[in-house]
Amino acid sequence: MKTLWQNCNAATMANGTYSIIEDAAIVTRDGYIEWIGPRLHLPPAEYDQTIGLEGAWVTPGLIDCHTHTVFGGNRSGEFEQRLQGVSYAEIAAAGGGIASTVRATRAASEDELFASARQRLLCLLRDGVTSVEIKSGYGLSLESERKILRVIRRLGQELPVTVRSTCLAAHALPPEYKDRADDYIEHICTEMLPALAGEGLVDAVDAFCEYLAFSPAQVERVFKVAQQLGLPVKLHAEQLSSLHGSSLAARYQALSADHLEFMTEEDAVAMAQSGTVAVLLPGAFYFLRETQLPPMESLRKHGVKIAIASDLNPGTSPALSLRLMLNMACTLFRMTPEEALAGVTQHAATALGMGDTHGSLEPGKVADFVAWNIDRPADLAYWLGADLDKRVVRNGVEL
Ligand code: DI6
Ligand code: FE
Repeated sequence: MKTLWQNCNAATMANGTYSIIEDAAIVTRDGYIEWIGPRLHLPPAEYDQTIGLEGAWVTPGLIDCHTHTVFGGNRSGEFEQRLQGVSYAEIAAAGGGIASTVRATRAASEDELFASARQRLLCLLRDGVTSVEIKSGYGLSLESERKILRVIRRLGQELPVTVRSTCLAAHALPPEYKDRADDYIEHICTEMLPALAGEGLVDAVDAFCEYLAFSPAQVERVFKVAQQLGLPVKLHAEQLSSLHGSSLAARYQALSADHLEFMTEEDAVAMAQSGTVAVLLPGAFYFLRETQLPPMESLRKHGVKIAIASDLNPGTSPALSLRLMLNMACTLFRMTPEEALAGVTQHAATALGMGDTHGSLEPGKVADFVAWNIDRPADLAYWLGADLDKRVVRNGVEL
């Protein structure tokens, strides 16, 4: 099917900049972009259909490159407790926090996890998301991590979205390994990762490198096994303290290092040299009322690609809108609307190893795009919330 899309302006996001084409025309064929440029330069051709976009601004489909969408239960009760002055440490000591989500996730059936995650994912899709990364990490046993990863695969099969799965077994210490972190890491390395990768459930491997989670040495053991299994790695790093996890990630050519509030300039240099994408998560920064800002000037100075994501999870970022993260990235982290939009398109695609096929409107890339009824591209970061009027096209077909 060869389609001509016209009567629009395009922010193509090529090379991570707006790269605007006014009065643009887009030719798609069999799910890919065949041609894009000024309508007046359109080469003569026959089309199966011509579609007018009513003066819309067209961007690449949005990509949420860091989510924990699949989990049981919710933690709004903890939200209320913290507003009454109860600390995270007190909540965790009383069995709350990640541990409570692990219990609820282990108790939920695969169908129950699918149903609740589907509802949350539909919220992201209504906001213009056409690709998403989803992590495991609330099972913390082979059986429960497998259950989550199977749900992640099923979400990509049953909904109009490209889904990448990430195994985050090294998210927290399960109760059966209390005070035995090294033994749990050994279990991940010798049992969980080989089995889950062998079942085709894993596209990348992640870990939580933090003083209250796993050390750089423990993370490196997981990275070595991921490397042996031919799987790319990512890392939750420098969220609450500086352990130089992002430099470790760079040494393993990680696709991304994520959070990064406490990263140093030397971490930024290492990430720039390895091409590791900095994924900033303003929802967690906001929800935790953090004060330590990620070092934007270091990231810009050293040319580190910056992505933005929702970090959708029940504890620190119950965020159901990627577009709201654009505003938070600008308002809280002082990114420009252009940087923020690149952060949920081209740079987000690169953070998922999809930079050659997704993330910008260029010939040869997948024809995932959104036609927004807005006045200018910055409107996507400007308007807080709501469901902006839009038309979503995925693989060249309007949803
Ligand atoms: N960093 C976070 O903010 C979340 N996980 C992580 O590695 C917290 C997840 C939770 O509180 O449920
Ligand atoms: Fe996260």
